[in-house]
Amino acid sequence: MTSSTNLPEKLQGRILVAGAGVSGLSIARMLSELGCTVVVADDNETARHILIEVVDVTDMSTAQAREELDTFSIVVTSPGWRPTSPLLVDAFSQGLEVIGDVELAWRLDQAGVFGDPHTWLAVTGTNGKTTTTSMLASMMSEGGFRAKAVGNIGIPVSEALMAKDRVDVLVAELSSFQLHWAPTFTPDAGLVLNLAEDHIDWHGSMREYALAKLKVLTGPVKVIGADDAYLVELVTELGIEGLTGFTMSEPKAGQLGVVEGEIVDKAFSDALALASADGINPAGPAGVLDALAAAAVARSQGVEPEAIARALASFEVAGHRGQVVADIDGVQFVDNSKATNPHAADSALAGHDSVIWVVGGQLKGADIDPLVKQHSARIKAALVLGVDREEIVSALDAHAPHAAVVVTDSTDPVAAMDELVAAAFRLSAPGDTVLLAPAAASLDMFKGMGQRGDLFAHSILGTIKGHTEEKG
Ligand code: UMA
Repeated sequence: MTSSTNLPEKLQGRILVAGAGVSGLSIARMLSELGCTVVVADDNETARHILIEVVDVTDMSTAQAREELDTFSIVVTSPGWRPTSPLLVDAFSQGLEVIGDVELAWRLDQAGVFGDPHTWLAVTGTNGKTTTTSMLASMMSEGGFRAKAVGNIGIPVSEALMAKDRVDVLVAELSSFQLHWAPTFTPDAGLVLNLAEDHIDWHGSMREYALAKLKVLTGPVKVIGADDAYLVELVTELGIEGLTGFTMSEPKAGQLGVVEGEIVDKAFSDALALASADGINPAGPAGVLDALAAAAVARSQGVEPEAIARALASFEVAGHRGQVVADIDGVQFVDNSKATNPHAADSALAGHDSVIWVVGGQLKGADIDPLVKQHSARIKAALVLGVDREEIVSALDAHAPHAAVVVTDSTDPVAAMDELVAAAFRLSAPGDTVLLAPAAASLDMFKGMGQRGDLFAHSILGTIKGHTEEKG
């Protein structure tokens, strides 16, 4: 049930929505359904036209919107827009408030536009967000709540709020961009999994990126990865209090951790065993950390141990996060296309001894050197693609000179992947793992990390089929 009579004052005027992409569309649709006056601005005319075909709002170029800024009461920006975009710079200088999609949805929810305000559980961090968000949503559902995973995971928050079937708990995976544009957002529980260099080109520095992520630690429950030294140092420096930690070690009071193979809660109970730490999907330390983090937030909302154990027992990891695509002649082919930064590639590489590493794409300002240095001994060969390939080759030359290096200059996604997969078959021997863990974003060549992983798998399976037919 929605009620436009509760609209906050600023949203009763003319609202400028910056961006006609995925977020812009869902923002415009929600505001329009609530009876607001909406104008959508985008540099790309085609994107605008696609949007106005499905939502009945006005559109204009960003140049025109800049001319008319004094007619708007607020700007709602899409997350990808940098604070330095000329339209947003002009809006700031005219004292116009600029907020993002999450802040907008949260303000509307707090105002009672969607009935009783929802419970917001916000999940962020550099890696493991999607898995943790899904685990937490399962735990909440098992615990008897009407919960849904939303946000960067693929379902815009606004869509979940406007849906006919109401959920009560929003488990929101939030990016640093969305949090940057969420100045007063205060979730009921906020979780920062870890912090490593990512999106430095957008935020300007590691510190700014980290500070955006820490915006989830503003509500009554604040959970952090206690094994992440940088994160712990930063929250200490900022004097953030009342934290719950999660750790792979034995937990102290106020933490969840692992004791003799069990996940144990010493934060919301007095040393209560919740579930086995063995057999969690995804396998390995990263999966256990995600489970600990999700369990901490679930416990903060009163979910019982049995419900947490049930959720973990039935949990399946989503696509492109370490699945074995093929296992042939003693060589495993693993798709971890989701490793879009060095930190994620670090845990992907750590699980294998002898790796033919498919790497490259957009490094987004991150330094690849420490990653190559750290894993030098396990890199048997590196198959390099994408716009920042020169930086990666230099790091390999410096830190893994023994590794065979194959570089593709092709920018065609299918041709490039086929070329590298052919090299992988040539170079691999029994015991090796051919690992797609690019340490970089995909958008220079692919529609997204999903397509990158799909093409990797497609090329491998096609090659295997070709070999089988030849033999047959
Ligand atoms: N535009 C301009 N001028 C500008 C900048 C952009 O006109 O200066 C226009 C573009 O022409 C385009 C639109 O704005 O039409 C794009 O807006 P956007 O970049 O915010 O992208 P959306 O399509 O709205 O998608 C966004 C997220 N994109 C980013 O954060 C960059 C999507 O995450 C998200 O799935 C979607 O909202 C729904 O929530 C993508 C992503 O890369 C997949 N996310 C990052 C990540 O996962 O690492 C955080």
